[in-house]
Amino acid sequence: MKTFFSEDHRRHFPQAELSGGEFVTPFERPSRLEYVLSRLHERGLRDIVAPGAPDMEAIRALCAPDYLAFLETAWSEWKAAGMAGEIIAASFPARRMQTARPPRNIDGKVGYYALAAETAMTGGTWAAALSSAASAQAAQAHVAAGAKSAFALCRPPGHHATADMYGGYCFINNAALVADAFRRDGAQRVAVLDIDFHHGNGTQDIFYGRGDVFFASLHGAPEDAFPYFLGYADETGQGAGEGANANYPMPPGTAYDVWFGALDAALARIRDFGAEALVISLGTDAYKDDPISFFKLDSPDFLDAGVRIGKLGLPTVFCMEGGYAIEQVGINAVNVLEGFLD
Ligand code: SP5
Ligand code: ZN
Repeated sequence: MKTFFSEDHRRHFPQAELSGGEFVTPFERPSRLEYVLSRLHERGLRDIVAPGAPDMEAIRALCAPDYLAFLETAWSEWKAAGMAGEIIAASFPARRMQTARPPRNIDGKVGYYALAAETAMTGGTWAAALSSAASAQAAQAHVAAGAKSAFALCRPPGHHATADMYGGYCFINNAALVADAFRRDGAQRVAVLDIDFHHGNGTQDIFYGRGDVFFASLHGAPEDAFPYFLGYADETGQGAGEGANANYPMPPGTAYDVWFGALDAALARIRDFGAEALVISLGTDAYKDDPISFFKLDSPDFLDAGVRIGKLGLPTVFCMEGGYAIEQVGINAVNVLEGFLD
């Protein structure tokens, strides 16, 4: 399996994440990928290539134009306004406030386009987000050209980003770009399976009204886990998308004996849906020692999950999402790939 990876991910490395009322070094940091790369090498998966330039037309087809303009210019506007620190959202359009009118003031705009305050932006964030999207696009193109599977080693991750909001460490929804590209390349039906510990609210939101892309997510229940405000089991899609969304929320302490049941249920739904191509949002934060999550998967469980996913026999693109037990991120992510390849 070929891996697509850009060194430009390093351009996104804020100093600060708001966590528990303190600023800490972000959990989502560049070193995460070094562990994945070294594990890929160790396991002989050494076909690692840099993507070309991002396909901006496809990114513009996915995201709102004003949102993309915001991401591109936010840092220069922030600096021009005299802000001393990194971009952090502080004011949000909450219940019964205006949600359709972006303010002129950059501090207001940041709150308008953010869905959470933990994610800081800096001068390199836009370039890094584009390089991450480019890796996803290159992996998809490789599979569309006939490869059975590909790994997009994306950073920053994407599954929390909607067409018009960033947060949860995500800016552009890489998995959604891949699903849409498969549709454009002729697949009638595409499935996105999100095994990151967190609900893929962005991906769900993007495809919620569509019947051509099935979305399934296994995650910490919204009552207990970020992103808190989406991811319930009764969210099943709407309009043409009714029945094409499946959520599997699970409580604190969930281990593989329960988790794999949800995985099998999601895989059965994907098979019944008749998907012709598959996108995996590959987070490893369901791991037992993840610092911000509460599932109890062990490293061999990720291998078994990969085996089960592989049994679908579909052309598959894996997009890296979260996973913050830094030293195990590589083992766990590559275990999924190796299980799939077995
Ligand atoms: C891609 C992805 O996995 N994004 C996750 C975003 C999670 N953001 C909120 C995290 C809240 C963590 N609280 C940490 C408490 C540590 N003791
Ligand atoms: Zn996550």
